[in-house]
Amino acid sequence: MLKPFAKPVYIIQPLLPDIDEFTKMIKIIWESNQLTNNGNMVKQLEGELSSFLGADYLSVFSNGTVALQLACKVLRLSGEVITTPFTFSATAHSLTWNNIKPVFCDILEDTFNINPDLIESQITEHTTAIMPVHVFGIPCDVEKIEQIANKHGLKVIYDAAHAFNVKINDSPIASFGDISMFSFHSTKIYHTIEGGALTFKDPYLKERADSLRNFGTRELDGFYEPGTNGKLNEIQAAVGILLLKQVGKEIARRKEITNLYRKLLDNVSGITLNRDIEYVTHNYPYFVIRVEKSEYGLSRDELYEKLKGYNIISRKYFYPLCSNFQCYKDIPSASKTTLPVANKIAETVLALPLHGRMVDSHVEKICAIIKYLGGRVI
Ligand code: T4K
Repeated sequence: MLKPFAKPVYIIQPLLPDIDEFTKMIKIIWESNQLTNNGNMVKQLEGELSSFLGADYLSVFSNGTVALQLACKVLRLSGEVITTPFTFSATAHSLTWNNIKPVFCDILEDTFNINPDLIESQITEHTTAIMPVHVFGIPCDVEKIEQIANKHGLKVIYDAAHAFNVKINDSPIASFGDISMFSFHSTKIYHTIEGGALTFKDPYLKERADSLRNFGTRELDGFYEPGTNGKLNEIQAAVGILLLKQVGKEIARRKEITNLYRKLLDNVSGITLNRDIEYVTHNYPYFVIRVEKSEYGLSRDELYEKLKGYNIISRKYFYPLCSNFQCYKDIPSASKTTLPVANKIAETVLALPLHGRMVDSHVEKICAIIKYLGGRVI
């Protein structure tokens, strides 16, 4: 009989900067007396991040949700925007906060991303954009999405919250679409405690985003439009500068853990694993399995509860599906019959603990417990 972990094993444990290095940065900020409002740390972070992510232009924000809301404003979107239901609530909410109607499009079974072949049938005279999500860091079919957007004169905002440093054939993920949004929440592979960024190809879009995150002002000479307060502060920017030096190592360790999970859970019937895509540089933000009760013996929900009993805190990302939320379930595109794949995936996915501080023995024990619970001899 396997014993539970003595302490909870969470899905994630944040990456932390070296405390001495952080103290040095704090001293610099203290001496400058500049705590927020586009100080030196924020400027340095924006410069370093745009090179790191291969973005032409980049702005940082107080969080990814505000960044996404402002991306819609920057592109002056209205009417309807086609998006995926299989995502975190912030994707659809950012549209609703702009009085834009989210139109849910079903997803692909292998990547969990928006199914490009279904997008065109959702386009109406009110559609202004497509907002796909690179779910779990796996890139969307960017080529097909671009073709559709160009054909219909639509904007594309990628929710790249999970896709920090992902590349497609060596092209940075930030190089696709009109705008990409990256989340720097503490649960992400790279973070600024709370925070986010938008990347742009057009300098005018950055100029508007910078104004909108600062109440709509430019150079303090007037207010051009109603903005908000979406600024990142100097202390969080310092965390971001330091973590940029560590994120490569974090991704490398996550790759090792992912490969260990894959080796140990390979051939467990009823458990489906994602595989790397040959032409993609992956970043390993989550380790997600799919659980098929008829073959594994337990449903996803049963496995989730049993793992809790062993002090393994997994997460049902993304359940419930956005289209089934109380606030969206009555819109026509949210109907379960039009979203069969997304509904099925949301019922069967489970994200297991994955972060750079995990030790191999924890992964080995988690996999042994999963096999044991499914009735495998271990
Ligand atoms: N688009 C997508 C596709 C997203 O996934 C997200 C955010 C956004 C947009 C919006 O970006 P932000 O506005 O957040 O920048 C988390 C995060 O809050 C959220 O950022 C993230 N996606 C989402 C997928 O997950 P929860 O509610 O699952 O997190 P929580 O607090 O339960 O944390 C998970 C585990 O991590 C805990 O069990 C313990 C551990 N943890 C967490 C925190 C915050 C720590 O050990 N230390 C910590 O400080 O939402």
